[in-house]
Amino acid sequence: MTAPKPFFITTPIYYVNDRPHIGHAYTTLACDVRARMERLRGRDVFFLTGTDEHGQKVEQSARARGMDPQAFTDEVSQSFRDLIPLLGATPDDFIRTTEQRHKDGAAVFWQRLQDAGAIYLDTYAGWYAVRDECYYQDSELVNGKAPTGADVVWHEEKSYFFRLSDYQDKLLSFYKTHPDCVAPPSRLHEVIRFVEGGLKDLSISRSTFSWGIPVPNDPDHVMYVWLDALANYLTAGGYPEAMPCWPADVHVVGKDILRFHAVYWPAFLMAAGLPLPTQIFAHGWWTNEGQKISKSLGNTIDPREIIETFGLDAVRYFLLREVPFGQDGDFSRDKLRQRANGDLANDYGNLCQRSLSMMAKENDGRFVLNPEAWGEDDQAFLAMLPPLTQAVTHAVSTFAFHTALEKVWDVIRAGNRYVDHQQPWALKKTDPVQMMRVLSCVWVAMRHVSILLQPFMPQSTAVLLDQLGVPPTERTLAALNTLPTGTVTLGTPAPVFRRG
Ligand code: ME8
Repeated sequence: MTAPKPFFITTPIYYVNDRPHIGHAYTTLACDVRARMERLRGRDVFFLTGTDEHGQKVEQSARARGMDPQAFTDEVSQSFRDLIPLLGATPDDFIRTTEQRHKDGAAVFWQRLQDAGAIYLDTYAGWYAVRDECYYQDSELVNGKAPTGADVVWHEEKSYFFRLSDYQDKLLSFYKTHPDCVAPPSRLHEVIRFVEGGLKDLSISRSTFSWGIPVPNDPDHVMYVWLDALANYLTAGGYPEAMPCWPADVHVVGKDILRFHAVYWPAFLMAAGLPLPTQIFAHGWWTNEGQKISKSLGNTIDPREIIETFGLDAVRYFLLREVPFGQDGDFSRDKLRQRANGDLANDYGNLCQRSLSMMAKENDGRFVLNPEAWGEDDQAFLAMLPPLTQAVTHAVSTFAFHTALEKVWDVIRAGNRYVDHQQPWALKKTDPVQMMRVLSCVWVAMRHVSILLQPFMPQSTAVLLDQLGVPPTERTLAALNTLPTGTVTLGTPAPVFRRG
């Protein structure tokens, strides 16, 4: 039997014209949670991220800093790489488009498109927005600017074109037969409307600057940065050699770059005769206290600073809990603080700390679970757990992170109500055996939710699971199907979530 294909998930590769900010961190974190959950389910995962280093925008940024583009991209790419451990993210590969493996693979990809008759040479005349690295038609301009607000300049140059217009019907029938290929559904409708509006052939080379991958057999041209960049998903997977992970299960992107991923990319792949990704998921846009995050407004949010202030897991939790993935959201420190104090410290932290500190005092923190002794109230509370596993894994696999966390918090809050009702501190004096019955039920619930929360909050759950005495090898989803037998030895209880 052949092993199932690894689950292949990607972030966009980020432009190196700018330092990483909270928006980049968001996409990477979302992919990380999904990747960790797939691993927890026992699946092999290939989680890819990286940097997009060619193009006019990067060349201009390098020049503005008085630097050679390669030295400039080396420096900024490193700042994206440095962010990964800080975010607790676990990518399996980090690709840079200036790496040889990518340049070679991208050149082969171009050649395949050319061999398939999908490329021709002509002259391009039209508007180009360097900030978006995107061409716009006259009809798309709003008050002389790109619809994104970026400045446009008139361009006339010899250019290679991709026969995008040939793919209108093929794309529309693909969307129809694969209704999950673009998510959320509102984004699919947006893409369909765009394609139904007609597709023009796409200029895919530039000759007015040189910071790019040379077009095979025509060194006067470099590849259009989006063709170069999109090819990273193949070249990181081994292209043109065997690609055991392809097709990608999901490309996670911000809504700003949906068109490139859901229209151009499938068309390129169709032309090259390659399988298409299973899904493109477009998430929403973060604003900062109500304002668009931008360098010119000077209001970018540095993930380092936020993590230092609130702690990594509070930031991970907040970003994925506060706003349904797919919708726009507003970043506010107050809201982050409220979530950290309320959901984490008061609800989850409190449930764990108050019960663990009582348990640790009994019998040197050792106990044996005794399900025979559980009564109706206990069973009713614990009955919430098996459906929770199902609900959380389903929600994460559809990127409904906030729903997954809401469901977990339903159980955490029920756990606190159960403790309030059972009053183990009162039982301590009258009936210590009954007290341990109650606390051991809480232990079962804490173990369950902490295992499920690992993808979201890897640091805190690792500490809590140590305190709960759950061995690292027994922190998988499969382990949730059975209760531990034998003696459980608790670690030393200590508060895990700080209040700010
Ligand atoms: O577009 N809110 O790179 P990029 C949410 N190189 N997400 C945000 C965000 C915000 N305010 N700001 C940025 C590129 N992002 C290309 C991609 S892929 C083949 C090439 C995230 O550095 C979001 O994922 O401009 C968005 O799509 C991405 O960063 C854009 O990163």
